[in-house]
Amino acid sequence: MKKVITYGTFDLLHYGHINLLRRAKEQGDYLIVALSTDEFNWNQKQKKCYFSYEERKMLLEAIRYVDLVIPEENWEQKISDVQEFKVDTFVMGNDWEGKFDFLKDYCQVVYLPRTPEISTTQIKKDLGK
Ligand code: C2G
Repeated sequence: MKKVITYGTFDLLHYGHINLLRRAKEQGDYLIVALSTDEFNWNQKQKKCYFSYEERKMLLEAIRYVDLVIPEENWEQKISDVQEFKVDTFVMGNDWEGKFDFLKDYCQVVYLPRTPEISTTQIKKDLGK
């Protein structure tokens, strides 16, 4: 079984996220999503989520491409995650191009083109938040 992992906040889940998750799953047979916790978002990513971790987790678990959701609690857990879950491929959108190349010592690293016209920030702006 070829295992894939990706990381993110996935707040206000939208079709750009789904495009990413669909293509990530195409890289293997089993997709793990490491979902940023509320604390990690607030303290390390300066992101205030609209939906809580539990709500975001429930949404992701309802997606056919997603096989397992685990918490992302810090920037440093990726190598141990790849080793613990025996991951073959790490996938991220190409806004992170090159940022995780250190993982190439442990697994394949794939950056996929983002869906350009949509973002959680844009949704909030459009809704006047
Ligand atoms: N994404 C995308 N197209 C968009 C928006 C997002 O392909 N229009 C991708 C991002 O590139 C990322 C994933 O969807 O791979 C999740 O996006 P975010 O929730 O914004 O993730 P981010 O805050 O970048 O967190 O340790 C890594 C971080 O947790 C990544």
